[in-house]
Amino acid sequence: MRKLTPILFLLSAPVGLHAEDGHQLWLRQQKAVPVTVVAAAKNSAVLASARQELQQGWQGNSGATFTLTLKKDKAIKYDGYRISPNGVQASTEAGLLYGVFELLRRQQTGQTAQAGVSNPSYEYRLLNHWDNPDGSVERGYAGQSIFWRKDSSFVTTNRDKTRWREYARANASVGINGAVINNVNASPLILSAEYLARVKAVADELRPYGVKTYLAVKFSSPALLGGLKTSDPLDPAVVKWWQSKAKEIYQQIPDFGGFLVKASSEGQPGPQDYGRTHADGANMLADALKPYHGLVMWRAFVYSPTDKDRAKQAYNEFVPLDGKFRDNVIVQVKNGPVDFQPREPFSPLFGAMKKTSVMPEFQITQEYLGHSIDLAFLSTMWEECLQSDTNQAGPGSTVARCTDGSVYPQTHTAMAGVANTGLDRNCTGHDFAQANWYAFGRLAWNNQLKSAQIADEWLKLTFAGATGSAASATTSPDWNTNFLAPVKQLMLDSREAVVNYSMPLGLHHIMSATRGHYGPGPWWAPPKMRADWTPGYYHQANENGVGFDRTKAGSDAVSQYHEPLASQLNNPNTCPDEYLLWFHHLPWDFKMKSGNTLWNELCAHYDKGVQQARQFQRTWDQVQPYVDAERFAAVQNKLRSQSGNAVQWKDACLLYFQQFSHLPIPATVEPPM
Ligand code: GCW
Repeated sequence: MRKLTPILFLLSAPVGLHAEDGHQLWLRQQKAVPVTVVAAAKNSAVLASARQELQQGWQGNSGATFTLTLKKDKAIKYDGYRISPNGVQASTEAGLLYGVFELLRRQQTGQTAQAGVSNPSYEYRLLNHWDNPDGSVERGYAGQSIFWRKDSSFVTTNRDKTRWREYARANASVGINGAVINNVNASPLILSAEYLARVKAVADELRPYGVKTYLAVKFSSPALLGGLKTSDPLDPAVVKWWQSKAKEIYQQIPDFGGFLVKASSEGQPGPQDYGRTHADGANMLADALKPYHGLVMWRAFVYSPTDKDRAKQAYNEFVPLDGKFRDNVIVQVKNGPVDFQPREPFSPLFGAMKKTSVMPEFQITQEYLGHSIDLAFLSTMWEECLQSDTNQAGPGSTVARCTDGSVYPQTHTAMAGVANTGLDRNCTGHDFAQANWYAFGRLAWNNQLKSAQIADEWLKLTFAGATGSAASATTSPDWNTNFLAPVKQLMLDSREAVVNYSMPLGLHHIMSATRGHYGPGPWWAPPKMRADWTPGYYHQANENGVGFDRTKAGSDAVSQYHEPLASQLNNPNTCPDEYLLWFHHLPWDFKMKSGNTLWNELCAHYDKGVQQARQFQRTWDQVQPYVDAERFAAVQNKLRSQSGNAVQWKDACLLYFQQFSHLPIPATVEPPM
């Protein structure tokens, strides 16, 4: 990665995504040995990137000749590749670049470079940035936007360009090939000529790394920006407005990716304002983008204040529309039916829409998992969702297979992650939050990867050599035993620890609203605003027990799942403990599978979470000799705050629930492993 000059560094306070030592993400400068790169293709910007990566990162045989071959091959899908120790073959330029990054990763992590083909699970692998044109980032915990800033949206500096390139490079290194660069709560201004000029400037920098630019659009833009009387998707003037807007965009950005739309959701305008359906709205936009091969990603994040159970609405609104969407529409579904909670069952929409392209949306930024203060490696959470069996087409119809084209003949396949990037010096706020960006890309490329492997790779790339022992560190037994093993375990345990100290046993949405969803708040609700915000809506605690009754006798959300899952979830004795209070309202003395009462087990989980957070501190303290001073101290400080947060969660929630349970907090109760 190019070094910034000292002058630039001094001039800039927060400088995210740059090459300053210690903040290079997982792309740390290696001492490269010479390699001769032969490209059997005409030179292009993407190819130039591939060549440059090889030359600055090659760790193979010194003086080797490496060939980049652009050639069709039946075994290669999308931008997949075939690699061997001496070359990469692909049918797209991006494929060549991904093959190069894979080879370099293997060299740097000490894996043997076996020959073989690697195809991506999903055709589109996208980051969604909830970045506002004024530079703020909704649910962003790593500083201001890397794309936008107040009052200067139209001036693109060299520093902007460098940053965007480095962002694109990091994405390409894990196979991410698209970025939606503005918030889904979109400003209509994003489609104005002035803003589109900025979008073009971004697109020009992302392109050499194979990353396409997309925009989130506001459904009422024709009225708000275009001055039309309506934004009704069936109105001919509205249709024409979007067509000419599409033309205007593609004239400037010929490879523009398409639109992401949050409509008729959380107060955002949408087709329902005009008595139309989601399909009417999505199809109108899809038709406007079709001539340019653009995509519409239409979000299914819908719920309404009048719902008795908000978890049911997306399924109710979207399943009847199955088969009614154009083939360049993908319905984008959050992993769970409520909202990115520390643990949710998978959304019942996965697998239920059989004639529609459906894509998972994960949240990389840690809105409900401790912002950039708490360490939570989210790969395990995403792996859990992807491997959940929907049973929709018989056993083995996992969320992964229902979305990647293995089960249903989807026209397009995709996966999106809500980004955690910002101008902070380490790009993601917490040094370990970089691992979540990395993991998202790796899982979007291969949805069967195991979190242990991802953590292993990321730690080797990010921390090996940090104390000066360079690449050999990855093979040193000392480093493996004393750093890699314990820190990997910490990462793999971290998300469950957050679940334990915040919302165990299927509890959800009991976080503080006043502190931006950080810390506990089971008691909180703004008076008389929304039905789903009344105190206790989500946990339903009272003298009789706790939990949301979504059984057949309750809201019947269980019936949105395919048998045999529906029956399994419907019965508290067969419902997995981790989803128990999601689906059931149970008495405080309910007998758990472990033999504990529900109350005691709840207490034990909260306590376990606190103990885990404290153990993370001890683990980290012991690896000090293997980490540079700056990152060591930064992580140490954050782990201290996390422990405090865990204690607050435990104390607040147990005291709160105790007013209903009237039971003592047991001195020692072991939760089951
Ligand atoms: O998770 C919730 C967030 C909102 C977000 C919304 C969404 C962008 O609290 O900040 O808005 O979901 O996903 O649309």
